[in-house]
Amino acid sequence: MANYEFSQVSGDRPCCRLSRKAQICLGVGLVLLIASVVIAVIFLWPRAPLVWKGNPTTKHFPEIFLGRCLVYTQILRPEMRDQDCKKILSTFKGAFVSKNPCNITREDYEPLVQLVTQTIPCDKTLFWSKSKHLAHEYTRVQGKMFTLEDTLLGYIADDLMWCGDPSTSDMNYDSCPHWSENCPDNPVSVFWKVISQKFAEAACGVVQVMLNGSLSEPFYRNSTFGSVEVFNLDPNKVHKLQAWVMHNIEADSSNSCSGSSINELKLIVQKRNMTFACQDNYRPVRFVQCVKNPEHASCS
Ligand code: DN4
Repeated sequence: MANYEFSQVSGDRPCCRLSRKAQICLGVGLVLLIASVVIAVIFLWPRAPLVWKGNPTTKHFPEIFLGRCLVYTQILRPEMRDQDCKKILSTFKGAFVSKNPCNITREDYEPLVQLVTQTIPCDKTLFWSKSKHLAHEYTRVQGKMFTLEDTLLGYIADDLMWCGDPSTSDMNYDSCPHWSENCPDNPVSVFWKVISQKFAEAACGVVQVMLNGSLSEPFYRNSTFGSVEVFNLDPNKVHKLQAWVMHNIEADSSNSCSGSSINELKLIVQKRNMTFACQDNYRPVRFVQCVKNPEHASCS
């Protein structure tokens, strides 16, 4: 008797049928492959930097930074010639690059302030508020006093703008947050707060502050001087704060030292166990103003 066996039609042979287990493995593998492609696209796709209302990072920032650092350490203060400007730049950038510019912390700048140390002699610290230009003209001529911008970090950063962006390790040359843009913890504000605090903590002896007597409030509590520097003077090292209240030479001169704004400063200083003294139109600074107004009655 013939022995008929049913044969399988081609394409439906047992050798090619995937087991249930293999099908599951293949499916899971496919899902994982698609997921990793999606994740790679999300993370590696170039993203546009965040947009802000303030000026962008100063053009040629790294070159200006390095140039100023070299001028300061090699020419102006050769006693600091061993400072490594390239390392200072990379440490500075490490504080804010690749980060959201509204989330910068004081700790971010800690490596920088640990790297750059500078000793200011006692009696030679000059703070200022709303009188930057005159204070700098004065220390330049006087030669021995230091504003913050006469120290290495202040000198390098003076009038520069900078910020980073989470999408890139470069600086943001399109826009940066303005310090009043509901973003107080931006790289520039935090930097000035940190180095203003260190500058004040290090001051010793008699310290000076130049204030603007042509304003109704020469002492302003919310300024960096009024909120950071004055509260970080160390009463164990600073025995006196001397205020020079300078009036615009063209304006009528009033006696600001006896006004309520300066009195507020006096009370803060005395409460912190330091002596306070105040002088309207300190003569040596008035002489600097007189260079541009030699005919003024107060200059003869
Ligand atoms: P100020 O004359 O009111 O301000 C001085 C400069 O700092 C101006 O260009 C301000 O910008 C700017 N500034 C003030 N507050 C901030 C902030 N939170 N974030 C970013 N920039 C700000 O005087 P002050 O009393 O506020 O600051 C002067 C004192 O602090 C000095 O004794 C310095 O040692 C130190 N400091 C220096 C600088 C700097 O050289 C900056 C901050 C602090 P704007 O109001 O013109 O827009 O630039």
